[in-house]
Amino acid sequence: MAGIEDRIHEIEEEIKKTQYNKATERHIGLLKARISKLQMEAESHKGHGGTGFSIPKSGDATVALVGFPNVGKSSLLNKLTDSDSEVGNFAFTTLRVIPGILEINGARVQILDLPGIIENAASGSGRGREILSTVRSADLIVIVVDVQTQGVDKIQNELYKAGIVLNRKRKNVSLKKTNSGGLKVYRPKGTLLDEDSIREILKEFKITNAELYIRERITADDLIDFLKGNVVYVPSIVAVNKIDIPHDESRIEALKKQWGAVVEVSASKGIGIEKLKDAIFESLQFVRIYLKDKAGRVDFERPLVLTQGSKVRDVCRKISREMMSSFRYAIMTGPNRKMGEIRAGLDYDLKDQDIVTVVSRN
Ligand SMILES: Nc1nc2c(ncn2[C@@H]2O[C@H](COP(=O)(O)OP(=O)(O)OP(=O)(O)O)[C@@H](O)[C@H]2O)c(=O)[nH]1
Ligand SMILES: [Mg+2]
Repeated sequence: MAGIEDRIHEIEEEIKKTQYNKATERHIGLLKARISKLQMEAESHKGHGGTGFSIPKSGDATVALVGFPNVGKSSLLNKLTDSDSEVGNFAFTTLRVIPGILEINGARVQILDLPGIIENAASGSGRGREILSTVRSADLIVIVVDVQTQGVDKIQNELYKAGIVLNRKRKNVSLKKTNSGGLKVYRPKGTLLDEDSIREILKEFKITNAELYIRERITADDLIDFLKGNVVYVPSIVAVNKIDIPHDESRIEALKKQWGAVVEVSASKGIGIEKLKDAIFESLQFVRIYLKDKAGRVDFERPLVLTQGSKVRDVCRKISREMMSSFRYAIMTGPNRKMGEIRAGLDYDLKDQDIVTVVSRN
């Protein structure tokens, strides 16, 4: 076991030493593939990865607060929700998952306060596996850091080791293993990754006979994550807490350049809390649907809350089973529709704040 960890460390050091550019890109891709393979080996030695704390999901989406101990996760939960999670001026105050509900713009968002993670959480330190396995099922991760210590990269790395990829999307790639015939790679012209790199990465995963179909532009990281399997893709934002304490402003600027979605807060002084709520709402990309009844009344108080990519079908499903079978068409209008009223079928895509009348046979 220690052998594997050492080898991973050596390769990580080599990557750090290697300047990233066009000429070294392939070599780095290969090293990353090698690390992933070793991590998978290390995992298989340890048996199963724990099942997480059993907290029932509730609300329209679930957000996990992830960070090192003592950065103010529980203090934030208490400010964001009506929950009352214990706060203490020492590490590991929180020892289990504490849920709270944030009501925002008609949506109910479940927020989970978790025990702090430490380095090597992914390999099991400090109940890390249970925590990370709860984080896997979140719809959004809020990385909470202390303005003075920060360490967003380290958190990202722990999450990555646990198969949680931040701020990237799953790519359209598929693999068909064959018994013979070597490797066949099908990919669109002008992909970022050249064929030799692809072959080397596949070889690293001990795949020698297969057909690989790549249907969009992918990077070496995308391919490695695909081959690892069991990877979840979760969006994230960063909350920099304790900004009431004197701090180096330029480090926050650097963090913003690197991470984009960064919100500065002070949980204890109540600074930036509304901004953070808004950022959470935006990142979850909800689609709110207002139903109009036969008499033409619209219920603006309680929208149906769905996620991006939902269709008219999903509205019917949420209302009732019978609705699906007696569905004729839907009439839709809304602030995000230019064409006035339209008639739509079950497969029609919804937009946020659509007003929907479902017309059924009866
Ligand atoms: N100055 C300052 N202190 C804060 C702020 N937020 C939290 N704290 C303090 O930081 C300490 C840790 O806060 P917690 O909310 O318990 O931190 P946590 O991340 O939940 O800690 P663990 O549960 O141990 O992982 C407490 O003493 C809080 O009062 C803040 O915005 N500013
Ligand atoms: Mg806590």
